[in-house]
Amino acid sequence: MKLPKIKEFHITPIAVVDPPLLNAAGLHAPYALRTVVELVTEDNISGISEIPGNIEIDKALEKSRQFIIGKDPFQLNQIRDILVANFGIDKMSDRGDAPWDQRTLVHIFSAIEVACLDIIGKIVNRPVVDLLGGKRRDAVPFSAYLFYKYEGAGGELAFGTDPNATGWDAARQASALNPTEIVAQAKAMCKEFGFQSIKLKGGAFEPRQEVDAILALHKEFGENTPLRLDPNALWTVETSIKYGKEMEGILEYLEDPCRGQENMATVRKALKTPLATNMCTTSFEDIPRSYTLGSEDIILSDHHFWGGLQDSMKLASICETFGRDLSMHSNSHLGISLAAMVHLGAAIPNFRYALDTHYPWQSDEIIVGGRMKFEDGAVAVPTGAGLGVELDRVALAKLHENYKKCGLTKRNDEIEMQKVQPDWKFKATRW
Ligand code: GKR
Ligand code: MG
Repeated sequence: MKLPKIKEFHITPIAVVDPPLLNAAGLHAPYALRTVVELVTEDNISGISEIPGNIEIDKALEKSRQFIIGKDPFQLNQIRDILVANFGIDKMSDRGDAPWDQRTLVHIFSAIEVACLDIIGKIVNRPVVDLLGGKRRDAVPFSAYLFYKYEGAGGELAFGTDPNATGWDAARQASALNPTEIVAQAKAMCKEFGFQSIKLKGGAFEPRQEVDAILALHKEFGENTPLRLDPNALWTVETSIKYGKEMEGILEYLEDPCRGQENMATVRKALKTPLATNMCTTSFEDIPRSYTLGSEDIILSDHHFWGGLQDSMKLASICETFGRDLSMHSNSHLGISLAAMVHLGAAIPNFRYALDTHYPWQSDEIIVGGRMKFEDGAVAVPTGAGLGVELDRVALAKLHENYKKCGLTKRNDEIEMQKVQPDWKFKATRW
């Protein structure tokens, strides 16, 4: 039998239109960066994946090419061992203080692993979810993900808007700088996508206004719509306890109110509300301390920085063992990432909380057939072989041109914010 061998490894950085969203680190640039990886076997079977764009990670991906060409995509253990032998492993401190994860190797492994699983799925003619043990649900529920934002569509329009836009397309461009505008955003997003739970990205304004926005959402949507608030670790322990108590009975979980496992554990002991994280327990090395301290109830996994889909399944088992729930974190992304998230979301056993997605904020797409559909807030698990999505090469080339034109090479929300408020500085703890 002829074994499959990887003969090509393509790395394409792209820039995706992104509106001026506010968060703890500042402001989103007019384009969000992603990198698309495509591996092709000697038999011309193509496997794809998408990770956050960052020129340093792209350079490391380039370096990894020499170790991947000629490998059998089924030999994922061997591929991982070779990458670790040549690059080592990320230091925990490499994650950084920003809301998003800045490690390199976890992203590289994830990019290669997902593309290999896509190839394997195509070879055995089964969807990726079957390679993760099979599906436990046919559709995967997502949560609305609200952002404070300036008026603006992003991309070439930047802070300008398209006067012909209607529905969610128009609402996505509107400003949301106070609780009333946040409620309007929530109504438009839930109407379009059918989401049944709502997350508000906090850390943009002082806690009083963000808590008021949660109270306003609760008033508008009622008891049956679970709410979450994520200040991205900007609050002190005292602030987290004070406002956490005020929101008790209203939030289904409070996400990363403060920084570090120890502080999170102190807050957790003072509140009845569960805590979730994508910032303090972000790798397998963090798990023992998370368990000893009791720093969170829910780990928001993200296959892009938990080392891929198989490692995310390993995380699901660890969470089951140690009494943690598992849900999913996201950054600005397109359909290849969404498809991978849906395959994983369909496979995990401990699914209690709808997953995060930034997808409604993006209007571009690089998969054949265009934007993926949500029904009642959920995405149906793709049934085709592999990830079940194919690259639209024309759309990919267009977004690669955007990348070359836009001049951005890595995410820096502080610089974007300083274009609006010159004295603005990121602070790891603000309130
Ligand atoms: O896109 O601004 C953003 C978010 O703040 C993102 O970078 C975070 O990583 O969504 C994320 C989170 O839940 O912390
Ligand atoms: Mg978060």
